[in-house]
Amino acid sequence: MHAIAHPYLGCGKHQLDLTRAHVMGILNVTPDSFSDGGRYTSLEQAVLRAHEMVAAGASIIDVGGESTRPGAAIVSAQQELDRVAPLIERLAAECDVIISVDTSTPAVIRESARLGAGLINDVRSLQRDGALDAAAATHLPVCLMHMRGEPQTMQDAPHYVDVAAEVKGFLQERISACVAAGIAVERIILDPGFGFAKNTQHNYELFKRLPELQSLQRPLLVGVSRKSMIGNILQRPVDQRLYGSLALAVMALERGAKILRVHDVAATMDALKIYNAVQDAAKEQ
Ligand code: YH5
Repeated sequence: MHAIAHPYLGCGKHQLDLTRAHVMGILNVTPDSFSDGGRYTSLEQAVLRAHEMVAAGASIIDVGGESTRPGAAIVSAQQELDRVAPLIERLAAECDVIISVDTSTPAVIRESARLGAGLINDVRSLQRDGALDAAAATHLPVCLMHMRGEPQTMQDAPHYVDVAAEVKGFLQERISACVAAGIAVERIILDPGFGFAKNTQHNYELFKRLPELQSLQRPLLVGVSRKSMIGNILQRPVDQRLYGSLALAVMALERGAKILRVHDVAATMDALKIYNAVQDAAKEQ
């Protein structure tokens, strides 16, 4: 086995060890993600939830202020910033964890980095006007995710001839755009974008063929937790998709995923530890 060229990914003041897999905990700060709707309580609840996920073993907390659900309202940059900025500031001060910001908005990218975010996670792959330059200026790693169109309409009859090849081609093009904008290739993370402009059949074929994306030679992030691709197979509502999510989490690791974006950090960490025990046992032979 040869040594890995860049085993650590610099994420602001933190480092992410790419020789092993990590769990990214999802922290939504959209109004629909809290029952009370009150600002102070929402912030405190979110901070508590983040501490809980860090204690459970999350290496990254993904803070998102824009709902990408079909039918969700479009938010202004200011609204998005009002939601995520106070939380990023608190987490940067209180938590020893990488803070990821789930945003496509240049102003949010810049301000989040200033407040202590360590990773830019963009479901639109930095395609919004000014997003590439904003991300480049932060010198932070970026996660580029595959999607077609906009969340509001992306599930209207998505079509692919070869889903894995088309996702790979898109990600390759976005890597080139990032590099041209001054983002070092070593700072790029790739994500096939499960559930984004893909039907269940597309999602499973893409998942099965995840190893093909490894030829892009960048760490892979997989987000399948509680998604419809699980609900559609099991015929279960979103609050009963944990076992299905764990099954896919382990299979994603087996197919080379380095970051698992999940709601259920403690359960996924157990699965990851068991996966690692098997991997480490094999190395001793
Ligand atoms: C992702 O995959 N996803 S937001 C529907 C669900 C459950 C979860 C109906 N941001 C991703 O999490 N960023 C989102 O059940 C993401 N990769 C990256 N990098 C959608 C979401 C969800 C949607």
